[in-house]
Amino acid sequence: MLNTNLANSTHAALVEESLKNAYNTLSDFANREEFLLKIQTAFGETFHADKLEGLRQQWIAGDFASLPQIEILTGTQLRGANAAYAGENNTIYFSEDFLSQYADNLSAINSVLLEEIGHYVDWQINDEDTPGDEGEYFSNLVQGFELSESQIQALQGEDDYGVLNLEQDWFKIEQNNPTSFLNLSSNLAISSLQIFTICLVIFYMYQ
Ligand SMILES: [Ca+2]
Ligand SMILES: [Ca+2]
Repeated sequence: MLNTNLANSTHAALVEESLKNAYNTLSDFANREEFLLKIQTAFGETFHADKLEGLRQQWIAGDFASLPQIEILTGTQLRGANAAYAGENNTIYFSEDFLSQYADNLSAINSVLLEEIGHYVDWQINDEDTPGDEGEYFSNLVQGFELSESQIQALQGEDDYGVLNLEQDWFKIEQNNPTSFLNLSSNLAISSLQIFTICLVIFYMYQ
């Protein structure tokens, strides 16, 4: 559920739209045969199976009441992170700077939301944090995005911890920051460059 007290209507609408997409993605994912295999890939194999099954049944039934509440903060409050998840109070925080910047790119917002939901899943089913950025790995898996071996290694080695200070309270968070987010974009940029180079080579071969 989105706490709309803190949000302007444009940002709130973006998060609501993205939430609807996330519900569809999670329901679809929960119904898939490879559900368990993908969960094990992202979160290891020592999780509480009963807790996972509880989540799976909720998602299949279209019941998302237990998902974290969502709040929108300023970029400064989030210290430049795009979004973050705090397990202690089961809350996802979105940066309004990030929402403004990606207002025309809902799929980017969806990916980040699913990443933070991944951190929530880890918090629910595992006693200890899965090493690396399991949230981002989860986000890619549920959306059916293929990752290269080097991208998987980078995610598993990523330290996504931060702290969030809100009205005297300190929360340990797992965050999506612009650097990790932009990594995916820069990979795309490299791919475009590679395609360009290949085209150039083909062009000269047939001269
Ligand atoms: Ca975690
Ligand atoms: Ca982790």
